[in-house]
Amino acid sequence: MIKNNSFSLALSPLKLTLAISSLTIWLCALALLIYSGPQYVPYTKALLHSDFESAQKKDNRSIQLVLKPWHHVSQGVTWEPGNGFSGSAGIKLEANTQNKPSVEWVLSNPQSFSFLKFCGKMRSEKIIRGEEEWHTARFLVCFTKEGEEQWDIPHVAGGLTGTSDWKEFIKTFPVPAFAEEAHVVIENKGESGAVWCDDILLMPVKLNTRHLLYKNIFFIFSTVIGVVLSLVVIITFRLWKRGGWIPLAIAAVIIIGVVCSNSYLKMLANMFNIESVHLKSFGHFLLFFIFGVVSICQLGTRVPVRTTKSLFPPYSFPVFAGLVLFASLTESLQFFTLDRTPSFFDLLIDTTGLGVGIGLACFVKKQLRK
Ligand SMILES: [Ca+2]
Repeated sequence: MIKNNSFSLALSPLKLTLAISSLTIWLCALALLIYSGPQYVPYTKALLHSDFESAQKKDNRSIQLVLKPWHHVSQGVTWEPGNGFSGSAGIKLEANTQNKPSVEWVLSNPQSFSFLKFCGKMRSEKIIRGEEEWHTARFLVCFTKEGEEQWDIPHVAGGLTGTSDWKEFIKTFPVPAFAEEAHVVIENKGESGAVWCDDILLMPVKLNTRHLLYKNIFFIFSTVIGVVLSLVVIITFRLWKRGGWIPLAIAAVIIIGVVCSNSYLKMLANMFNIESVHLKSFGHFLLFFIFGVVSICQLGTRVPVRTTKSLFPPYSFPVFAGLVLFASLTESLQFFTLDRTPSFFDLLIDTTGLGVGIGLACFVKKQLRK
């Protein structure tokens, strides 16, 4: 830590106590939230459970038996013993320019339930996206009103393009008040390519009230601690002076980015003609890279630096730790969004972006000092 008469980075005992106790309370609230179990718990037994297994060998009759629970099966859907998940049986939907295969299961009384949880596994091979962003292989749960499927409410449970190994998709849908039917759809609307599906499950679930309570407690603690720590940082580094608003503006952009709905991200990704998952990863890296660079540049104008042989000035380590903490806080904000969930992988990308940004800024500063 640098000691200087006019300015010091050393935390006073009061600030240190405040920071450590805030963090401890925040971690305890997070532990309670994790301990409270999942957000939804089973309500009744599964309504649809299709693992596509059959005791009989592959012939037309067994295909009909295996696909019997499904209400509509289009051309281009085949039963595939041995090609399902983990060597079991599954179904294959192969698309070409003329045919876009699909299977559909209809629930006629969705109003008997508050939430429907969908689970399904999917593997793809050479799926080329069609004209629209949604022309891929997808799992859907859509609700109807006056006989029409309502596409403007969330209905996508998962989807793949290109070639991908088995992936499990789980998503819970609140049943809207208008819903007359719920349709579970597996479709391949790609230009070409094949998709294999297995272990399709639709289950009524209900909210876990204990989880809801701890989530609210965690939200209040996170908000209070976020505000307190932000004030400590702003006051410590006097961010109202000399362009201190720049790191604050980047922090605000990051917060908006992490709470932004997936549907807006998809629209944005569509504009650049890339997958939204790639846009998300790139956005995480870029924003935290810039945040790292700007924080080091800003601090460099506030902290007197003694000439040091090391590439990293002493303040770069607490800055790195503080920004990783900020990244964790922003990631946990996704507990409170409708369609985003906190991800350790995203936190890893944030940390990498910060590391590269801080490293580069320190390197350039050292070269400039020379
Ligand atoms: Ca199976």
